[in-house]
Amino acid sequence: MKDAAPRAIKLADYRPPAYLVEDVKLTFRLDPKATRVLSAIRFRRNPEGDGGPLRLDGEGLRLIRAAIDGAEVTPKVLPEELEIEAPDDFLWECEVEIAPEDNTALEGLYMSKGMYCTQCEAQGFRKITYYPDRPDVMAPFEVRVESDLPVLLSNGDKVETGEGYAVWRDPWKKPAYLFALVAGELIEVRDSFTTSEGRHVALSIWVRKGDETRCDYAMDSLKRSMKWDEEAYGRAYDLDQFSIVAVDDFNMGAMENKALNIFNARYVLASPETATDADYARIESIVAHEYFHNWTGNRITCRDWFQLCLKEGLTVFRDQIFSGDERSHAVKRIEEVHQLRARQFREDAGPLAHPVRPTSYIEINNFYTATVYEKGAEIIGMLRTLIGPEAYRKGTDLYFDRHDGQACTIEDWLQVFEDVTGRDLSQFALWYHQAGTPRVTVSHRIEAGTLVLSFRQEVPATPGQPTKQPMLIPIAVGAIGRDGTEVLPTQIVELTEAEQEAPFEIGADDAVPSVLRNFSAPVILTQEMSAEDRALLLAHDTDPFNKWEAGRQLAKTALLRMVTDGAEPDAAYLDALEPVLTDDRLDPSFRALVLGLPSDDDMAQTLADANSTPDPEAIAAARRRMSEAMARRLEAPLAELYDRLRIEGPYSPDAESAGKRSLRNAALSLLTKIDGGERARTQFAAADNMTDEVAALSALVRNGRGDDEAQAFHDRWKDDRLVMDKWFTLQVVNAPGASGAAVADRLTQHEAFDWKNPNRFRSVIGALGANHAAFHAADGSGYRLVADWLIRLDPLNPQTTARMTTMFETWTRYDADRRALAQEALERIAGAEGLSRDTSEMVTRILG
Ligand code: 0A1
Ligand code: ZN
Repeated sequence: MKDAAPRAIKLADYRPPAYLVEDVKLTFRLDPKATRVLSAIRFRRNPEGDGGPLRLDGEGLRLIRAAIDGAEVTPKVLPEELEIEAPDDFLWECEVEIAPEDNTALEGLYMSKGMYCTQCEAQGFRKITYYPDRPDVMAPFEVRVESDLPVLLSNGDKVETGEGYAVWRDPWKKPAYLFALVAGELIEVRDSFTTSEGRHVALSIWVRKGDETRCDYAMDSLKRSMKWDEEAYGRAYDLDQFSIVAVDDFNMGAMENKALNIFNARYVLASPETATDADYARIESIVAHEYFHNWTGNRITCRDWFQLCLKEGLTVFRDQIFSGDERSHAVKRIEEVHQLRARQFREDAGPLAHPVRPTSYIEINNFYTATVYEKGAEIIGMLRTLIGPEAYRKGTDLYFDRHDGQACTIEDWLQVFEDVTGRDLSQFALWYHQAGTPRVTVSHRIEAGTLVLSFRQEVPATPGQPTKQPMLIPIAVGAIGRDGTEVLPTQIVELTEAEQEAPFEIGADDAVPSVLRNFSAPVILTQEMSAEDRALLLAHDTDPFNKWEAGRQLAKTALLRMVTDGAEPDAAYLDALEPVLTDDRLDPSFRALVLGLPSDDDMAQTLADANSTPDPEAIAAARRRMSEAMARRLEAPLAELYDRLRIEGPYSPDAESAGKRSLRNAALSLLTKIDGGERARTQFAAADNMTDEVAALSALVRNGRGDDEAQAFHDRWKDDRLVMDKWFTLQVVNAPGASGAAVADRLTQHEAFDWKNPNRFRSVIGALGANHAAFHAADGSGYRLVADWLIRLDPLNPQTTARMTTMFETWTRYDADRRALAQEALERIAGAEGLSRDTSEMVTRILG
């Protein structure tokens, strides 16, 4: 429970710290109920600070004693900080007591299944000891862990160990949010890596007994990431040890603590029988993400939390390119944009819209958003498009040279690119400051062999930002002639004005422009185009992203007509799919993506953008009818692909095999609509890998035919927590019609529904958000169920509760009855006794 009228923290109020830290020595005497934390910290007054007393952050600590230069002192202790007059240069010693076993919020030092672990980003360190818990205070740490447990870990390299203790030293200056400690009965999986600088690094993955057979892929991903960062960015690892620890109870995906990354177990553990291809791909990208933070986040960190995108946007961009290099850039880009639209555009269109670099927050944990992460990554991609890959690499080299060991701002980041290119990036910087997804409208004419593109841009008003300036938007364009050949290879147009024209010599009098190739900027593009022209791009565009996008636009137009005018599934769309589906020169995973229809939520947003009220049931019904029509129209090629793409031999998670499985399972999903479930049942019974098993079961459940198989799956996997999360999720996500809320409600009563575990909670309650028709059921049952559970979870785990309130962020799109029901649910959460600062901020913003 936090203060009743929480204070907004503002970027404009930033002041350098009064004191800097020279070094930190910590001793932990671990005990579930009474852990003692002894600190010895050398402080020095910051010449750039404002003077004043020593103020240290601290929450929920029992102060045992404190001393300055060896003399006991009695500081003023407030609920969230401690204050004392201090000299300019001194040794602070302090002892506090904390109770990790009672820490259900999973911030600071807590326990997960008998194991001690920490989560300090953003402000968890203050729950461990008194400290200036802000990222611009950086120091080397030495940590002594005392416990009878066999494995005792902290940041850096191990320097000493003995009976009941271990000492770790991290020589690199770091902010407290990168501190980590782990202690428990863990099994070590070992490997090694030799850096380009000749350093031999011991690599370890630490897991619970029984999980040691599931670490190979994470380890392999780690080694590939280490190599990639050396080649792509010239960044080698800088210590002799690097560890990953898998933890069952974790609020987020993973955490980049220096040399001791802590992961949600679901993003480490994989075996063919228990993990899907999508799990493997996510493990690869999250392992890479956390590793890449070693340079972008750890060696160079953020001055304050408003600069979060400095480390997150850049690190996401790095992990995206890594995954593209390891797999397929075209497929990866389509998946990224799919995610960006589903999460970030949705956020940008609603009450939670905020700039990539916000200027104010109440609870920083609420700003680990799709906007900071994913739009933040898009900005880096646009920058690289604008200045070119060589200048981009020169800029990042300069960034690492100039700022190593510092806590930086977005201005520092942009400055290096201004310095290496001589370009003024002030208009580009608006991407960090203006919220909202820019709308770009394009039309064209062709005059005497010249294609003229006319652009208009507009950034919509967002909370707190009623008017916007035109942005610098890189738009990649090309054109395809009527005969299907490319008449204009990709060029970059730099939009800088509200309205602008761009002429291109194409030497032809008729062509179809292909605009926003590779999704070169995170904008909503409007381009009037006939179905015939779109079909031409779907068949012939050389840009794989726009080829896919043409199909998506055709599908969207057809679905919209079905929802609003009761139209039949568009035969022209179905006809246009066949040549793509059967073109064996195309990557199977690309073809699988082309078969995917826009999501219900995407359709709802499209309708809302057109000032029409989305009807969730009508949208779900239209998608269902369209899928059936696809299955009937494409039955022969789908059945042929399904039979031909079967992979003989043992499972391998590589991109090529995964691509075949994704196309085959996309075919299965459609065929199950018309074959009575026969193929899915056979596949389910015979599957030797989780990808095929889950695909078959999901297809059956979606068509109301999976009861026996769901039971069989449960019986087979009831002792495997990660697989059981899938079992819960797939029943909720695939529940047909509006029945999802009832299904979720029933599952919350299942004995395995351990609601205090964030993964399990999300696997049922969070999954309901992915079933649009169910969450938005007309009787309000979805809203009520989610509100009930969020109210229950909040006192234990505010962070996870607050994140999940975003399920409601689109509530104003819907009809008056639904709005009233959603508002009632939100107000019930807002009125809950002792609501956390985290959840209170979110619900207040969502209610608007
Ligand atoms: N920095 C981590 C993610 C992370 C963020 C916040 C957390 O608690 C509020 C925990 C983890 C990353 O980007 O992977
Ligand atoms: Zn990150």
